[in-house]
Amino acid sequence: MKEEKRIILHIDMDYFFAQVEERENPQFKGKPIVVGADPKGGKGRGVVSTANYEARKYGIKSGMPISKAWQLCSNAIFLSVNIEFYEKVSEQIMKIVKKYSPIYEIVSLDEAYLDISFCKSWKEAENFGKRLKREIFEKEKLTCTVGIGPNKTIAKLATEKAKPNGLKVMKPKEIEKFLDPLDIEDLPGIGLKTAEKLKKIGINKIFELKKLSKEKLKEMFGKIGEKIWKRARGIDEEPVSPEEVIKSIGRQITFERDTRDPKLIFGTFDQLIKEVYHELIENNFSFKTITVICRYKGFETHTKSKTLEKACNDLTVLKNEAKKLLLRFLIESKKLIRLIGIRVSNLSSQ
Ligand code: TTP
Ligand code: MG
Ligand code: MG
Repeated sequence: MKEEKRIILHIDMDYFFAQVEERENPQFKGKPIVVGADPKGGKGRGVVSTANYEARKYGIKSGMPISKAWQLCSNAIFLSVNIEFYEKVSEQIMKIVKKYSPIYEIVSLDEAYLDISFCKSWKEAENFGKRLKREIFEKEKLTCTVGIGPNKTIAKLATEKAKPNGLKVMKPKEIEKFLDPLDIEDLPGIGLKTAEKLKKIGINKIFELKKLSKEKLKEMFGKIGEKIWKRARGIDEEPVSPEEVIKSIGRQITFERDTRDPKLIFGTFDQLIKEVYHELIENNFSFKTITVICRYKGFETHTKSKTLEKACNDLTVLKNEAKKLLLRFLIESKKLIRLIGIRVSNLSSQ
C-alpha cells in the first residue's frame, strides 16, 4: 500500500565536472574533455574524475587510470579538478532542487532525491520533473537527467536509463519487465562482493535472483538478504532522508554592544525578518509558528512563540506578529539586549 502511494524523483547532473568546464569554456564544446589527474603525456598517475560524452565514445570513464585515458584519446582536453568551483555550482543547483519539495536528500554534488508524493498522478510528476530540468537549464545552463518512480531504487535506475539529458518515469507496472533482464550488479544495494557470491552459484541476472527464496538470501547475506529479495522485486521502502527536511528558517544577530535603542533593535529586526521571509519564499514554504529569541546582557536567553491558526506566507503577518512578540520582551524587562532572533517553523510546502 505504502509503496504504491509514493512518488520519488531522482536527479543527476550530466557529466557534471566536465559539463561545468564546458559551460565556462565554450571553445571546448564538441571536443572530448577529461577532468582528472594530470596525464603527464601518458605517464601521469591518478584517475579520471569524469569525462564528457564525446570522450566517453573513446571508452574513457570515471575511475579509469589517467594514463589509460591518454592512451585512448591523447587529443582530448585534459583538465584538473577545480572542486571549489564545482561545489559552488552544485550549491546553486541544489538551491533550485530544494525548492521543488521540502522532503529532499542531497546524495552528492550532482545528485539528489525528492519526495514528490504530493503530485496527484504520474503525468503530473513528469511535468514537475520537466519544470525542474528546465529551471536548472535556464538558470545554470547545465543539463541533467531526471528519473521518477515509486521509490529511490527505481527512480535512480530510471535516471540511469534516461542519461544524458533525459527524463524517465517508471510506473509500478513497468518495473518487473525493466528489472528482470538487468545484471545483478546494476541493482543499487548489490555491491561487488554480494554480486560475486551470487555469480558463484550461477546467478547473473535479476530474474535468476528472484528464484532464490527470502530465507535462502537471509542465510547467505544475513540481514541485507531480505533487502536484496525486496530490491529484486522493485520494492524499496527507504524514505527520502527525513532528517534533511528543513524544519525551520531562522536568523539572529548579536549586537556589537548590548543595547536598548529601539531604532537599532527594530531596524535590525526588520532586516532579519526580511532575510527569513526571502528564504521562506525561495523554498516555497508557508509557516505556522513564529518564534522570537531575545538574549539579555549576561546570556540569559528567552523565546516567545505564536502559532497561527492557518499556515501563511504573508510578510505583513510575519512582521506584525514578530514585532508584537519582540515588544513584549522590551516591556517585560528593562535589561540591555545582546541578541535578537526570529524563526519560523511548522513549515509546509505550497
Ligand atoms: P556522476 O554523476 O557519477 O557522473 P557524471 O555526472 O560525471 O556523469 P553522468 O552522471 O552523466 O553519468 O558523478 C558526478 C561527479 O562526481 C563527476 O562529474 C565527477 C565526480 N566523480 C569522481 O570524481 N570520481 C568518480 O569515480 C565518479 C563516478 C564521479
Ligand atoms: Mg552525474
Ligand atoms: Mg552523480
